[in-house]
Amino acid sequence: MPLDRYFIIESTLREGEQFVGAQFTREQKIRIAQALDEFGVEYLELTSPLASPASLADLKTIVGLGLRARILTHIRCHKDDAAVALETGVDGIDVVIGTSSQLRRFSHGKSIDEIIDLASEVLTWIRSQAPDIELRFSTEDSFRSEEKDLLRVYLAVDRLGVVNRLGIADTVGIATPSQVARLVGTLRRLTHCDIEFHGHNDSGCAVANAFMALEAGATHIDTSVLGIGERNGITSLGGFIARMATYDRAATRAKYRLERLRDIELMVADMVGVDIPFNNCITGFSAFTHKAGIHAKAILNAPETYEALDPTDFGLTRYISIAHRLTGWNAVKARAEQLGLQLDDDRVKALTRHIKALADEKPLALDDVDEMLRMWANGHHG
Ligand code: HCA
Ligand code: CU
Repeated sequence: MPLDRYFIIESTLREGEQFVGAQFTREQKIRIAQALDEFGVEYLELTSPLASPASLADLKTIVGLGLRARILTHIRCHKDDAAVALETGVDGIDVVIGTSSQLRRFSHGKSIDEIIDLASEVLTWIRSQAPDIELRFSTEDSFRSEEKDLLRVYLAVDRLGVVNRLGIADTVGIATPSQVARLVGTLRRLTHCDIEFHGHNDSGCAVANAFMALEAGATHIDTSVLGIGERNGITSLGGFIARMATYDRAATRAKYRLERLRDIELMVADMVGVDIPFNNCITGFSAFTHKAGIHAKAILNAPETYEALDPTDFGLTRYISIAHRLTGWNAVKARAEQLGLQLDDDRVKALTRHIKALADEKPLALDDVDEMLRMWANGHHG
């Protein structure tokens, strides 16, 4: 199935601001917005202007930058919030209200009927004030809400004919891919709107769930850089890009400036005081490092044998680790060639046996292997 018509709603400046380490200054928000815009995300979602005076001023500033990405803000289902949001000049408003019994009891205290009435009033009012604005309605905690409640709310909102998009949110990160597919598929069948998926990563499914949502017909996916957000966050931009690039490399390369990803992640990691995890998709330090001799041999012949992604698409390089007991002579030979050393295959094989025996005794570094390669090339050993 071609998945070429989807949009990224990059929420580092909204959900990402809810990460414990995040406290972006205006200047930082501008840098993040510009970098993501250059990367090519279609939307930037920013914190509600009601959150604080700086949130309001910063939102106006970002709107004023004239970026290619459309600027959205995220508000509660309140007319007063909507009025402030409208004044900022944003391209779109994301309205959210909780529908699970937990949120209805412990957060806003409303029944499903009251939610429908309120949503109808607020959404219709926003549309009357701003005929061209992009309007999204989402339920919070969609996957712990009763399906019959959810459908009543979404169908009522769809029938208003005033929203562009319906959002579903896996607020606590418990949805399974098949649950996501089912809910998206149902909304696809029963409503006329675009569909957005917002998924938290508490049980490690945020990227898989986002992909599943697209397969089931969703049009918009929420991400944040490194996945930062409440708790352990949401679908990460890089993880989602890795997912899409392995699925359709050409389309993903055409849509986004992939070589910018690493710098964007480094910038945000620095701003929020974290490191890029070693096993991060694409940019983790070992993401393109090959170790076992059998892998190394195949990688040297044809990298795609053991690489689903091409590091050069992301401005990165692969690395073959050779200073260990799992090494193989093809990799050692390739290193000799890299260093411009002359060793025939028999000597390389003998040296490889020597490296393996040594590595059984103590940890080796690449420098150690290089040193041995030079000595063996000069005939000092073997
Ligand atoms: C939250 C709300 C939200 C909203 C998602 C959305 C969630 O911060 O708790 O509007 O699509 O995860 O439910 O981020
Ligand atoms: Cu969220």
